[in-house]
Amino acid sequence: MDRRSFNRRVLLGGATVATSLSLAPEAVSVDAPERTAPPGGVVRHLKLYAEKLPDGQLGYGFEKGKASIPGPLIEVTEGDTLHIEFENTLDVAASLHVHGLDYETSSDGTTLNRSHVEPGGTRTYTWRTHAPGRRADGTWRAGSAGYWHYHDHVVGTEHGTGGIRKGLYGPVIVRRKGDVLPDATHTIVFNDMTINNRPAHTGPDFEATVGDRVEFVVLTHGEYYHTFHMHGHRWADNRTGMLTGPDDPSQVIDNKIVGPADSFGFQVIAGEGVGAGAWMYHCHVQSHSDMGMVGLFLVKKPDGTIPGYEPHHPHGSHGTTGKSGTPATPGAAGGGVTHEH
Ligand SMILES: [Cu+2]
Repeated sequence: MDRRSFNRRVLLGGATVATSLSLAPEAVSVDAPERTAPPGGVVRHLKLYAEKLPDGQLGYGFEKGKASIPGPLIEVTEGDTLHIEFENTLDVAASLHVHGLDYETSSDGTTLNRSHVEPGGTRTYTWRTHAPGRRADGTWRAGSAGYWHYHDHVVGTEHGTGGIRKGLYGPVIVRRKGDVLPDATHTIVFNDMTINNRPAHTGPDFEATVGDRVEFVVLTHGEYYHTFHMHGHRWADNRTGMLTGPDDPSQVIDNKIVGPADSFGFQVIAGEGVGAGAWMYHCHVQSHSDMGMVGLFLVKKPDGTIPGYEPHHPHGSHGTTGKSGTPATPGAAGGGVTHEH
């Protein structure tokens, strides 16, 4: 039932893990059937808080006292509708503004449209999504599916510059019915010269076991351009980050240039073809990586070890996190909002 344990069994079934990995295409072909996104059309209600964190930064959270940077993953399927009751516990006005989804100006999250929330106030934002389809005039309309994000648009300036700088942002994934679901989802946000607003050289690090299907959502905020690079793993530069078949013309990359408010995502099979290890991901603008825009994708062998890796971060307390933020639904695939049909 659990794909991860199945994957491990497949890999352990070979003479060695390395041997199995060298036969990656065959190993993949005998893999368990993928779990896929359910049909859309579900209406969900969420509660979201904006809070001040103990260190003075700001975060979104699904529960009071549980805010995180980045905010929790919000995950839906095309056709779903979300009603998000947003409570602003800050002492300044704040909001919730989303990219990529359908919303009316009353859910824009801007002072321009009077859709912000005063301190201590509450407002329900409605986000809708739609599947692709043909318009009446025959042209094709894109669906909502993609890697998107939400952020404040009010704190500091009418563009939310202060809120974003302090951590009021988070990931949104809109899946298409049938999309392959990952074993875990992690969010990486290049925000000015930080990753996820953390101190330089402190990750975040993400753990997986060889064979896990791991999804990364990569967002950018702030003033600079960056180039996201991951060692040992590649992805397709398209909507899902995965090739749809042998004829998919998408470019396969391991480095992508991003600028403020960009978002993309992809899935990798941890250690596929390369094995377990401590794999760096970092901004590849050289001065940025030198200044600490780097973290680790820690891919463990099935026995839990990581060849050649000794934790050496000077800030030992940052540890390794399994999730980018506070999981929306503990144990749920993707650590986010899941469907309950
Ligand atoms: Cu950079």
